[in-house]
Amino acid sequence: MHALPPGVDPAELARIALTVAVEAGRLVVDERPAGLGVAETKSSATDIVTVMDQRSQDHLLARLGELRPQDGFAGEERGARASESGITWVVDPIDGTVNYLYEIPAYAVSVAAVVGDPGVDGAWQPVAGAVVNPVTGERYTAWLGGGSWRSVGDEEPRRLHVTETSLGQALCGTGFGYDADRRAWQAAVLTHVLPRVRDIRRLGSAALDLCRVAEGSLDVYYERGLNPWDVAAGWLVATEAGAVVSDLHGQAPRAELTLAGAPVLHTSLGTALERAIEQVGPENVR
Ligand code: LIP
Repeated sequence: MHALPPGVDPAELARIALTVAVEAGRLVVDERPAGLGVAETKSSATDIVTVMDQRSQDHLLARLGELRPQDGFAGEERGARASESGITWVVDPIDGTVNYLYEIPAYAVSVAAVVGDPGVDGAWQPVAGAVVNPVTGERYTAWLGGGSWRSVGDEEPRRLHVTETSLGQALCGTGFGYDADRRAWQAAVLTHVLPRVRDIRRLGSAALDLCRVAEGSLDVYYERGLNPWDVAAGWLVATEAGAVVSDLHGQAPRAELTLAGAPVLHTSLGTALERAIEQVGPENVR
């Protein structure tokens, strides 16, 4: 557990996270250009960035700089700032970029305030966050010790709680990377998991997957290859709703694996994943 800097109110940070995430969400919906295309690719030809990813992050950087000028900033796209306050904002300006490009309404702006160094696995943790789906109006917020909350439109926020169930009855979320060799390995692991659970859902946004675990519209979720900006806010929304969120060894989530679910189910899926990975063998990392 990393200590909160003196005088920092996580509830206030959550309010700021929600405010700027809603603003950025409106931007990416209202100002989406006709004929939106791929502005550039990153790790592979399918790892895309649109002009709106960058515009959303530019907005978040500017607004968080206004509201919390001493805080650091780290985002998926270009733009970073060192922290002078002990708080760093970790943002995904559009989580589910491929869904955004294809106009599939399953993408979100994810904004989290973290303590520690988000560039080092296990050396940071979220203390407040918000995940906003700007198409459906779903707004998720959480802050350390304050619980997880969901609202849609003007409705009163509802407190979230995870669901315990058996692995065989569990609706399991997962996702796949942008690298072909990784996807082949993920598919091989999935062949061992799929028969063990109720069914699989691949929504395309880790932030929304983690929020769905918090609200019980997914029972459990796992994915390899996620970045801090994909998980930072959803991690806290899930844990404040009673989920365990970890890697495969009970430590903080990291690129090797993010695994989230109610305590008993988290353990059951973790055991099944360990066995699956033993049978499939190590990933072919080039
Ligand atoms: C996405 C993740 C998702 C994963 C996708 C992609 P992005 O993040 O949220 O869980 O399966 O491949 O990485 O790239 O849309 O910000």
